[in-house]
Amino acid sequence: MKQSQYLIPTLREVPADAEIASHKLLIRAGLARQLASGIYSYLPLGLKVIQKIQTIVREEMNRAGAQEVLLPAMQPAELWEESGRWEAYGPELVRLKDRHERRFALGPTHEEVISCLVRDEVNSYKKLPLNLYQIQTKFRDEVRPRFGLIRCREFIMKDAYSFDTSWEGLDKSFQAMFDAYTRIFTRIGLNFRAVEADAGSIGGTGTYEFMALCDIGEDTIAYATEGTYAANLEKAEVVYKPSDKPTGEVPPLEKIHTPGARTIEQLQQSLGIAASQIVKSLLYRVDEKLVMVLVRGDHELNEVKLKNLYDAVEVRLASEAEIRGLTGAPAGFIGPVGLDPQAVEIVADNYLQDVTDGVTGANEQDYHYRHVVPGRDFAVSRYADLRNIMEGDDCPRGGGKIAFARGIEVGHVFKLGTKYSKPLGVTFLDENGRAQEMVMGCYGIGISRIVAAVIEQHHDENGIIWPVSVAPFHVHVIPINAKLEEQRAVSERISEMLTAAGLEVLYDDRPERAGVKFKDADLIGLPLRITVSDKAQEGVVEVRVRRTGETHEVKLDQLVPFVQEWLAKLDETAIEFARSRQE
Ligand code: 9G3
Repeated sequence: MKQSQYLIPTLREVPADAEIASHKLLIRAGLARQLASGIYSYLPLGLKVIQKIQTIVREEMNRAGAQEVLLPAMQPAELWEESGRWEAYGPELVRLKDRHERRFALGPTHEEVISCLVRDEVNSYKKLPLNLYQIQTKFRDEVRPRFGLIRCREFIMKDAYSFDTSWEGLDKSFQAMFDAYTRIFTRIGLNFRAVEADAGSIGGTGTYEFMALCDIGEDTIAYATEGTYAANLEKAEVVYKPSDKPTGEVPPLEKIHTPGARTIEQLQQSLGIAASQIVKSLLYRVDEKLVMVLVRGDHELNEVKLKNLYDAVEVRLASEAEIRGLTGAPAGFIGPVGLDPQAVEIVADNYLQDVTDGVTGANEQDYHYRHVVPGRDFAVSRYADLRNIMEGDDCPRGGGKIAFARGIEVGHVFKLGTKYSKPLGVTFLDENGRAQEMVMGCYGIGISRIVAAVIEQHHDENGIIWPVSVAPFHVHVIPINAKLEEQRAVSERISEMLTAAGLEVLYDDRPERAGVKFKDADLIGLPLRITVSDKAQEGVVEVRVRRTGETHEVKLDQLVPFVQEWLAKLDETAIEFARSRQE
């Protein structure tokens, strides 16, 4: 491909709204352009990367026995009403009407559509198990699109749905997808980890997110320093081991004046105590119910654990008015002592049991209690694991200590069970002719997001460093001086030779200075650069490895095997790199 005719609008300037490296490089290297907030055009180079990723995904999905389909993006509202999700989702669901005023959604995901298809077309156990997938544009009206291709309103997803006759069958389908995902992300060259995630209202065991590890990731991953345990922050269980510190006689409850001390830090400073001695009291609305949740001052409440404890649809912090209505005090001075157990339930994190001489709000502005003893001074209806895990905590599966990493979610595998097959009536006839609900799984990969994740993990200060498996071209051929006939002729011959050997070549035939072309080459980040200089007259060119910066002088008659060997070696390196971080 001749670069002079190819659309790669590289930029020296960094886009103003780009906060992270991958977003900046995506634009600067001419891979994509934003049309509207969170809506992008893919330019030729960006589309090539996406197609490489799609090919890997298709190969591994087909190998796992899944069949490709393509479902409509435009989906009738009635179908979403059947699953109950037309009402459950708010403005994130993109809604529109046709010319007859019929209501539609632009698909944010396809559980409803696939369920409808399988309900109508598959009726017997003989046709099961079945796994259908597609690669398609999805629409979600995100509150805050950002980070380039990471949080978009229009994005490309591979979504797959499995249908089984039993939970044991689902376990098998799920494992096949888990293994396929592991192969896909390894082949792409991502440093990733499969982490346990919260299944939410879907329930069941074994929901995993595949996280590409990088510091700018939006999710926190808790992983064991020894062993394989890894979980999302919201999911990671905290084991409770009671403190073995002896507790002496605690003086009676005492009200103290704490003017303006609303926060844990302010209380710590004004009273000279440790945060672990403070009882943090948070008032929540859990569906209709008011619940006071207590965690130690040095701990963070985990709202997902609270939601799961009550099997609630919604949890949210109580409003200032609700707080005053119950306690008579403003936020910052509330606490469990003296509250009416009819009006509010009091639950506490397990570790609150270690607070033996604590401080808590007195339900009066500018006052707290000290010498507070849970059980003595107030009743707790339930102790449970309600806090976020912290670095240094014990691994819940016995593998050393917990450490944190950040990640970008690039894949997600779910066991759905009958969550959709029940309301949508997706049934099959079993061997005895009885109708039973199909047991479903769903499996997603963020195709466009992977482009961002790969760039995030594979770049340096000069630009992108593509892993061979997803590089838009393998080799960049650059004559130092394209005006010289000799250099042009050799460059063209090299391009032809490499192309004939099955490699993809970008030939920079532009009449630019060498420095400009080298800068663009580093920015675009093809794995190998071949520089054609005066030495071409002697039959020698220079091969430069983008990842390491090393250069090799190579004779023209050795060039094709040399390039092939290096590409194979680099691909292996990318895969090894991803694997080594998974242990
Ligand atoms: C919606 C909107 C946003 C959504 C959903 C529905 C996320 C929604 C979860 C999934 C689950 C799986 C298939 C591939 C694997 C993941 N955001 N989810 O269901 F209406 Cl507006 O999409 N889907």
